[in-house]
Amino acid sequence: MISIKLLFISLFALISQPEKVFVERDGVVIIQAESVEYDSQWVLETKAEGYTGEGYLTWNSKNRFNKPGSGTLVFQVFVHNPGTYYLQLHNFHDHPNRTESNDLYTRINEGDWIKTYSHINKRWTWHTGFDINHVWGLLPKFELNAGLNSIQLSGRSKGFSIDKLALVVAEKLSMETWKAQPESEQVDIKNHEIIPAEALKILNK
Ligand SMILES: [Ca+2]
Repeated sequence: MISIKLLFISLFALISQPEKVFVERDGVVIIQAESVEYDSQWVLETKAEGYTGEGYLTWNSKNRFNKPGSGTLVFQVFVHNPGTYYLQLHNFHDHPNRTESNDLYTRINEGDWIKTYSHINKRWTWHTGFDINHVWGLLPKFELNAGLNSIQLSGRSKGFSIDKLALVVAEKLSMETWKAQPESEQVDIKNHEIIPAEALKILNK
C-alpha cells in the first residue's frame, strides 16, 4: 500500500511540472527520443535506416567527456508498477572503433549522472551499459518509484544517436515483445482530470 504522503508528492510533482508524462503499462515504457524538447546541440536525422518514429537525435555538439548536463533531454514517466527497471537505448553510431562516439550520460530521479554506452557500431542496437567510476559492463538497472519519475539524458560523445528509449521491468527484460511496442501513452498534464484517476489506481493497488 502506497502512503498518502507519497501520493501527494506525486500529485504535486505532476501538477507543478507542465510537461508530457509517459505512462508505464505492464512494466514497459517506450519513448521516442524526438518526442521531448531538445536544443540545437542535438540534430534530428533520418539517414540511418532502421529508426522508428520521426527520426533520431544525434549529438552534434563537442565531446563532453567530463561535463554531464549539456543538452539535457527530460523524460517524465508515471509508474504503476514500482520496482527494478532496465534502461534500454535504441542507439546507433558508425565510428570504426566501437568504443568511440558511443555514449551519453543518464540520470535517474536527479541522482548522479552515469556514463551510458553501447559497444555495438554500424547498426541499430539496444545494447546499453552503465560505466560508474570507470567500472564498465554494469547492467543499466535502477529502482523506479510508484508515481512520477524522471529520466534525463545529456550529450557526451559527438556522433552518438538515439532513436528511442525503453524502460523495462526486470522480469520482462528477456522477452522480445517490448522491443516492438509503440510509444507509450502520454498524459497531458494540463488535462488534469486524468491525474486523480491514475493516482487512485496506484492507491488501490
Ligand atoms: Ca525515433
